[in-house]
Amino acid sequence: MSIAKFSVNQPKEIQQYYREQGYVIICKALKLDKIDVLLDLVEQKKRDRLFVFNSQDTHIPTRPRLTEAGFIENSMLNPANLKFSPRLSRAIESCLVDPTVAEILSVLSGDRAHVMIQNMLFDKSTGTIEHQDHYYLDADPPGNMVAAWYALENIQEDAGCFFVLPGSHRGRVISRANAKNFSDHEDYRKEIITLIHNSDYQYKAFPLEKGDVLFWHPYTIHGAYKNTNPQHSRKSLTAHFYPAQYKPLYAANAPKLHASINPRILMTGDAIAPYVDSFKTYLRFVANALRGRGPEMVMRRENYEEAA
Ligand SMILES: O=C(O)CCC(=O)C(=O)O
Ligand SMILES: [Fe+2]
Repeated sequence: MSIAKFSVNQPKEIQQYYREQGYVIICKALKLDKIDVLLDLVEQKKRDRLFVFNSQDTHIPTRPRLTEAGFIENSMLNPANLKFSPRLSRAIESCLVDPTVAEILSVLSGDRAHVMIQNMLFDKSTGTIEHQDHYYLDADPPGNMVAAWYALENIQEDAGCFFVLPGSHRGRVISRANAKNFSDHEDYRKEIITLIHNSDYQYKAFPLEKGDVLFWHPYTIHGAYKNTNPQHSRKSLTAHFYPAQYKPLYAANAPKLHASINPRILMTGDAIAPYVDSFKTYLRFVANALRGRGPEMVMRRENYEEAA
């Protein structure tokens, strides 16, 4: 199946495709050498005994556990905040807030500046359940967040590709029952599967090339397949942005912000927030180890039998 890709100098085509399909891919948006800097630093961290990160797929602080092929098992939540690993967090930030990414966000939202709410790093696919990001996070007014998926290597078909269900952003949107928590996550997960079964949405997988960036709408159903070839990593970043004129959904007030290395992209929290976050991650890691506490809200599809 062919994959439509656009270049940054096609704003009209990009807007139209995104409006119709709920996603759009920008070809070679990131320069390869800055990706290589990031990947080298990730390789170093795999052997660092003091390295602890927040796992995105299980929502607990964890140390890198490597697969037999040497890939980090868990995805990282907010790796750009890992201030105890300054070179790594800076290399990640440099890719996340790349000027081309900032430009495409503006093409899609019409706003000049954006706030990055969250970011993630994957060494391998964790196999992500089908979902609309809106349930977890969005802009206020909703539907205005834009998410981005960055291919950090040529992604193989059997590596557990990211997928979207094109056009699903124009269908039913499922919100969480309680603004304050995710207590209905299990109902939500099942409702999404039912929604897919009752619609004629198709799955479209993206074996993208290194440097490509895919942008998608907060109502677009997406996820990732499980890896079926342990020799293939799926090195990728994701980030979620909202236009700076808005605030995050469910937030009583606009949050404090600090500048990233790109003035067009702001990050949530004040300038010391990432340091506090890093410190808390270590504390929670130690506390969980002492209490023997496990994951709370699991995004891995292997934990749910009936996920496709
Ligand atoms: O890359 C993945 O496996 C899923 C990423 C995702 O769902 C997101 O960033 O919103
Ligand atoms: Fe998502």
